[in-house]
Formats: sequence, structure tokens, C-alpha cells
Amino acid sequence: MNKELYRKLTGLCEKPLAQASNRDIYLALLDLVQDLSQKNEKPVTGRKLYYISAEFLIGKLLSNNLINLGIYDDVRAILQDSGKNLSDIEELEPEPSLGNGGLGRLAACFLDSLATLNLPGDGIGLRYHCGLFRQSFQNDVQNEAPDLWLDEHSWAEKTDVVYPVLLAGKTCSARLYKLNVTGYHGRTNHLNLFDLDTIDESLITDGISFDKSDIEKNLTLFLYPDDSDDAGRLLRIYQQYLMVSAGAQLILSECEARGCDLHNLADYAAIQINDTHPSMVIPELIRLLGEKGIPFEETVQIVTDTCAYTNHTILSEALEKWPRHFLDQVVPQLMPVIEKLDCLARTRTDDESTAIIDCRNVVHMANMDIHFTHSTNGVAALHTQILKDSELANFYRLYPEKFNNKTNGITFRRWLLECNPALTKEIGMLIGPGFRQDADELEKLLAFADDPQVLQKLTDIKKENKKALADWLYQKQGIKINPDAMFAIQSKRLHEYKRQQLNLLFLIHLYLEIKAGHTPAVPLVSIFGAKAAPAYTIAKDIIHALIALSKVVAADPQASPWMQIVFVENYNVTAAEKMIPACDLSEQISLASKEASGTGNMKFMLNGAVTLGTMDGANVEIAERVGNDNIYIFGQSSRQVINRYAKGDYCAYDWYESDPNIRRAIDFLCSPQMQKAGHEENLSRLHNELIYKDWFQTLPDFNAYLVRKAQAMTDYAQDTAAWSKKALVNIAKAGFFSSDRTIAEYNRDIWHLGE
Ligand code: 26Q
Repeated sequence: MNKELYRKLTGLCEKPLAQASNRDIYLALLDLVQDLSQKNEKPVTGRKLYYISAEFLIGKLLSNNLINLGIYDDVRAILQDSGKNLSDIEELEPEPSLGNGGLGRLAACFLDSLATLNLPGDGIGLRYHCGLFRQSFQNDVQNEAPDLWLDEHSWAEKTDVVYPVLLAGKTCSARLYKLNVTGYHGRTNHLNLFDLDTIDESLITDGISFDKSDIEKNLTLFLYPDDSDDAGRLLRIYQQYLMVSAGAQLILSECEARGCDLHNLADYAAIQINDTHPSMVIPELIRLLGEKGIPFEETVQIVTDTCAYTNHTILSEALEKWPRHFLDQVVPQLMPVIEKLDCLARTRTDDESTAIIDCRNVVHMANMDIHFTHSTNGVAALHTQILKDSELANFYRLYPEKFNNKTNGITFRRWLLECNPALTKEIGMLIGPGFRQDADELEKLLAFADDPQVLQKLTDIKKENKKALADWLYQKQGIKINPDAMFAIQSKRLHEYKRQQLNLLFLIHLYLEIKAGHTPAVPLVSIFGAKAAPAYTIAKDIIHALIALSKVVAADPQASPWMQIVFVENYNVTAAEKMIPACDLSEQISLASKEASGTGNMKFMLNGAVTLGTMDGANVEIAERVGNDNIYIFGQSSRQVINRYAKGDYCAYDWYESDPNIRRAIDFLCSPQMQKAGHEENLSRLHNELIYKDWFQTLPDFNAYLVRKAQAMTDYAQDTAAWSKKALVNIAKAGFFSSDRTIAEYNRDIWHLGE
């Protein structure tokens, strides 16, 4: 036993561990981790990165920090000796859900990799009092409740640092909270989160509604409040400006403290703008540098050299554009700068599509980013190619040198070492510990691709993880699932382009086939985790339809031994850590060209799931690496999809009318069984949507999906070792998708940190 650690822990608890409560121990561990992390802080020389993002979906931090500090096993052993259990203690930690999905989780993985690679790089964001809403199912529809995650004792420590921020002409004080980000045997960086002292949590009334009028009381209450009305949209701008103005002041003061005279800001700071949410940092920095007496032209050059922009989406509705009068109201001090930038951009091109303020007085944030940063990157090879070819083609012609790709990645500390200790241990026994620092070493596993014992061991580990997920689900939702079945999981935000509705139609088809006497090759447990935006009606209808179908199936003794549908409530990082290691088949079925990258696909692969997916986002790069034998690809190509959109001749009704399988599956939504299990209004709305709109082309991919999924199920049923080999190849080829590789590329091409 590590005696020194034992002494420290008991000292912090002020009593023997055996007599301490789990809460006492949790608080002692918090102190211990903070203390050890602080020791790994290092002075900064040269360029330092500031990753500005409206979201950091960091998840629980205790285990992650213990692992990164190298004391996880020791702490667990010490606790065990005193009759305590680390996972019980972890339960006490609230999960900071400070993000919606992929973009926020990516930011969290990046912070972990920066610290691990010993690179100086901090995050800048907001300290939302409520993270993404807590989802429950009431009467089989999604219900949203506030997620007040802040605890008196939190990882984010209050500081004395405050910056003045001018919001709609009134000065507010942005207070800095600092959270240590400790790398895996690396340095400690920080996540800087800003908040106002005046926030009033009692403004929250019914569910997640709140009084939107008083900015000083509500500004950081919620992550992305509903933006379906004007008050909500304005609030988003207030939030963004608080973040970037306080962030810009923090950056300038840190750089000045290190001897920067601000003319040479780009030698001291690299600023990465995570999608368009922090774009106002550009005019804000220009404004602040101008106040210091630097001429406009020079401020523009300084900011362009300092800042870089990442694009995470090609859905045009997600590209932020604000009516000018919104900005006039919230940030009048920025408008003269934005106008000058618009004029400057117009001297470079007369292409109206690249204007910052268009002829209808709408301000295009992404356009400002591309003109006035030195780098624009996409997040997977296909995504970057589509940006260059179509979405941003006009910009690519103007600035070809600015465009580059950085395929996303995930931190293996959380998504392998922490969430799958059994697999981690087995990999270590087979290829040694090197893969923990260098993910490419996972390729050494290929030497065991035909070793029956290794393949059996992988099957056993997966089985244990499936049992653990089954236990967790039973505890949490009282649902029993069969661990001998194949587990197919689709977990991600609910959006039509991600096509949970395609999976739904498959499950209806499977049910009807079973009813017709055609049983599948293997029983299937189909697991979903997804939150829908509170105002996104069809997304909520899809959730409802899945829940209604799950009831129909569960009540049917002929079908239930063969299939089961489970919707996991409140999908978040903690749930993901339980679900991903237990997955056999990873559902990555977005409409080709729509998913910029995806990162769940990488997490499942790393944990030995085989992907069933379209040639979209990073699936393309996964397929390239594992080869056709180890992935199930189906569906239209991105080219075909883009052409179909361009021609504008897609008619869902034609597919519905001419294909009996499609018609049977869709019509089942309005069958008496479904109507009895669910709600007529929600189900018929979805029925209509699929027949008359189907904006994301579900129906043309339906048959291909059926065929590929049936093939996967047959392969799984017929030859366990052959399936296990596919899993092994997926694990072995996952090294490329480590965020350490992604961060090294950003650093090599864009940031040049420490230099
Ligand atoms: C914009 C305007 C108004 C209100 C909300 C928004 C908004 C909020 C969140 C727009 C976009 C987001 C989040 C986007 C996101 O998570 N994108 C995902 O980023 C991942 C990391 O790069 C990719 O892997 C996913 O493919 C991409 O969907």
C-alpha cells in the first residue's frame, strides 16, 4: 500500500477512512487532487493556446484526475482496505454537463490532450449554473428539468479576478473561476470559466423556463437556453459577449504580464475559435487593441495572426447569423468595428456571398471568422473537402492557403483507460504499456488477430461489460436486458440528419418480420441514448415513437425473446462511459455529407464495437483504416446526396408508394397497436413527416440499411471468433483517432505552442 497517500488522505478526512462517510472521502479526494494538480503547473514560455468555446462537456472529473495523476490504483486499494468503494464515492460527484454534444465533448478531450502533451493551452468558457437539461420520460415523452450541477465544493475554484464587461451599455463584472486540467503524466493547464455574481437561480420557474428579462440575473443560468424566441436569441448573444470580452481581457493581461507589448500578441497567444459561438472575440480584440492606441489596420493584422477558426457543421441553419439590430442592442460598441471589417472584406472581393453584413442587414459570424483569422479547418477529411467544394467554395477560392483539415479525436484516458479497465488490462498484457502514451502502438494487437485465446478473451470482456450495463440499466430504469443478445447502440443528440428514425423503421420492420414467422439470426437489444432540443418537435416525436414501439415489443411474447428496445434516460458522459464498452454494433447512420465528423464512432471502435454506418464524417476514415471486412457500410454516397439536393427532385412519397417494405413500416406508426401504446398526435405527425418531407432522405437508404444490418447480425451469430477478430482490428486501428494526434496536428500546422 502507498503509505504516504494513505496518510495524506486520512489527514484530509481528519479521521480514519473506515469511519469517514463517502462524502468526507469525496471532499478529501477533491482536496488531494487539487493539491497534486497544482504541483504540475508549469511556467509558460512562447506561444500559449486559448481554446474559446461556449461548451466544455467535461463529465465527472474524479476518476479522470486520479488516472492522469497516476494514483487511481493506489487510491482504490487504500479505500478497499478501509471497506470503501471508489465507484460509490464517484456517484456523489455531480456531472458538469456544460455542453450539448460533440463540439463540447471535443473541447474537453482537447484540454486533456494539451495537458498530456505538455503544451501550454487553457480553455475559456462560461460557468453555466445549469448544464444541459436533465431528461426524463413522462407519459412516454421527453420532459426537461434544470440540471443545477454546482456544488459548494466544486472543481472550479472562485478567484478574485473580475473583468468589466459592457452589456447593452451597462457594465457588469465577469468573475473568473478556474478549474485545473491535469494531463496524463503531464502538466496542469486551466479551464477558465466566467460568471456573474448576480445570477439568481430562483428565476427558474416551471421546468426549464425562466424570466428572460433581467440579464444580470439570468445570463449564465442555462447552457443554450431555448433560442426559438427573440428573448432567447438575444440571451445567446449576451452570453457569447460575456465569454469573449472577459476572455479577451484575460488573454491580454496574461500576455502583458509575460512581457508582450501587444504589437507582438501573436508571439504570445494563439486563439482557437470553436465554431462561431466565440466569433465576437475578433471585433472585441480589435476594439481593445484600438483602445491601447494601435491603428486599426495593425489591430486587424494582429488579430488575424493570433486567431484561427474551426467549423463543425455544414447544416446551414446552424451557422450563426444575427440580425444587425440584435447586435446594435447588445454590443453597440462592437458595431463600428464589425462595419469596418465588412468594408475591409469588401475591398478584397466583390462576391456578396462572403459579406459580413449582407444586404438584408444580417451579420454572418462564420464569414467574419474566415476573413479575419489565418486558418479555417474542418473536422474530418470528407467534411473539409465538402467545405472547399461547396459550402465555403467562394471562400476557398479567395483564401486557399487558410483551409486545412484536422480530423477529430478522443482522449483514450477517459474513453479506454477509465471506462474499460478490463480491456485496458488485457491490451497491456498483450502489447505492454506503451499504448498508454502512444496510441499508435495499439497496432501491435494485429499480431493476435488469429489467436483463438485472445479472441475468446475479448469476447469474455465484452460479455462482462454487457452484464455491467444490464445491471446499471436495471438499477436505473428497472429494465432487464439479455446480455446474450447482440447489443446495437445509437447514442448521440437526437437530430433528423443523424437518422434515429431510420433505426426506428428498421426495428418496426424487424418486429413485423418476427410476427410473420421470420426470426432474426440473433436476438437484438437496440439501445438508444439521446436528448432532443426542447423546441424540436419532430425529434421529440421520434423519441416517443421509439418508446411506444418498445412497449409494443415488450408486451408481445412472440417478439420479445428476439428483440428489445431500450431508451436510456438522460444520456450524458457518465451514461456513455457505461454504454460504449458494452456495444457490439455501433450505429453511425447519418445521411452522408451531414455529420461533420462524429466522435462517438471513434469511442465505440476503440472499445471493440463494429461500425454499421454510412460513408459520412469520420466513418470514411474509420473504413479506410479497418478495411471492408471489419465495418458494415451502406447507403448513398455524399456525392449522390448532394446531387439529389441540388436537383431538388427527392420525393419521399414516391418511395413510400412504390416500396411495400417502406410503406408497411411507416404505416405501422398509425397502427392500432402503436396508437394504443403511444399518442396519436405525435405518431401521426411523424408519419406525415416521413411521407411528405423526409428532409434527410431516410427512405432511399432504408433497404440498404436492412440488408447490411441483417448481414452484421448473421455474422455475429455464426462465428463468434470471426466477430471478435473484427473487434480486435477495430481496436488495433483506433490509434489514429486519439486526440493526442489531433492536437499534435493543430500544434504543428496552426498553433506552434511554446515557440
Ligand atoms: C447555433 C445557433 C443557435 C443556437 C445553437 C447553435 C448551435 C449549438 C450547438 C450550433 C451548433 C452546436 C453544436 C454543434 C456540434 O456539436 N457539432 C458537432 O461537432 C462535433 C465535433 O467536431 C462533430 O464530431 C459532429 O459531427 C458535429 O455535429
